[in-house]
Amino acid sequence: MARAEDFLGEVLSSFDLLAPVVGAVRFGQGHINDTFVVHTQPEDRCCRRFILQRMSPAAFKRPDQLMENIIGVTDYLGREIGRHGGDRSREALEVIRPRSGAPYYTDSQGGAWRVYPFVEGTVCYQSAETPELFAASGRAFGRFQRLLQGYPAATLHETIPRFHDTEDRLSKLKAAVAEDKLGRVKECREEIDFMLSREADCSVALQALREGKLPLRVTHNDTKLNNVLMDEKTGEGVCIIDLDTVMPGLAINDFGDSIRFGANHCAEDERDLSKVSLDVDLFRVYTQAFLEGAEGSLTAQEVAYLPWGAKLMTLECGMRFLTDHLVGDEYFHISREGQNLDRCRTQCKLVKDMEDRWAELEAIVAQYGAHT
Ligand code: ADP
Ligand code: GN1
Ligand code: MG
Repeated sequence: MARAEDFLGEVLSSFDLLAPVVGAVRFGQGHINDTFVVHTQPEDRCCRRFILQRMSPAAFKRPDQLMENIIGVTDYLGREIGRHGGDRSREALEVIRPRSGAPYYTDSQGGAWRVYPFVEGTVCYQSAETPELFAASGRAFGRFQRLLQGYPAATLHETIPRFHDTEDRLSKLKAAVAEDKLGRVKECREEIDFMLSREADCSVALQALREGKLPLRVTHNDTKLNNVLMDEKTGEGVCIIDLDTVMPGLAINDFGDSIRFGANHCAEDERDLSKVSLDVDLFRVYTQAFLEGAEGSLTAQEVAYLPWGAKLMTLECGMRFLTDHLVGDEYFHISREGQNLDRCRTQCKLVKDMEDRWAELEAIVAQYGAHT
């Protein structure tokens, strides 16, 4: 795929941003899309900013379906937020269409691009700097799920098939190990064995879904802390972003992915594993806040399975990083050799910590679940 930078002129001229564009630079720390912040300069006002993204062709095979989902979900959220007296322009993303009126722009080499207004007055955090901040993200993701409770799930396309199908993720890892196309298996034997020895775990949530113990809901599916924009003054969650994977899914996975990323004090690619550990206090803080935001919309079974959401999202993400390392870093952006293996190792360490402290995690969800 050609460098995104090479298309900026062509792409920007296809959108009417109501004022001359004065700059566009790479922005943020997402692993998937190519994201730029675009500055425009109206004559009579200060500069305005927009987010311009090339959707990842490795991740998203059908940008048309993806954008249909996003437009449907953002319109719905906008109406719900308005009904609850919120500020639609800050609290829900809004798709800005290209001049053609299509939902996104397709460049001369088939790359798919979209534009959103930049949500001003917000901060995007890469780690939970304070427990209050982490709690605010939990309330925001819990609320997001509640607001989408009435969304017609059957109209959503599956933008990444089997996205949180942990059994399938393990099969893909096994296939990558069998092929070993870059000869990297020998350096990751320990991590591979770690995953393989947890094969039975991979079925726990899926089995509960098959048995009707856990319901399918409209979920976000990528609830990292850096996918919620926080108010720069109050520290409250303002806007949930990165809606590419909003699809029918499990509430416990939305909870779990936030824990995976946020309930610790290390970077996802930390190489010094002595710095990597699960912070059970942060787990507690997030559990309380997520359930508060969800306002009683979760069933007792869902609450009981929340620790499984945390463990499975961490295990699965570790497998995905490992698989990508073995096949040559085709999916997750890397900025150095071995980064996906480092990311896998932090996930293994966090899974281990969750296993070691399982009884505490269960006690926490039982405590807060009893009040919902
Ligand atoms: P990726 O799928 O690659 O993670 P995201 O949609 O999460 O892409 O965007 C990457 C980053 O860009 C976010 O983490 C955030 O910092 C920033 N960002 C995205 N959309 C907006 C927005 N509308 N306003 C402000 N910042 C945004
Ligand atoms: C990706 O898009 P981003 O950077 O918010 C990935 C998630 C992973 C995460 C790991 C569409 O999230 O599933 O958990 O990286 N998103 C997609 O950091 O694959
Ligand atoms: Mg993101």
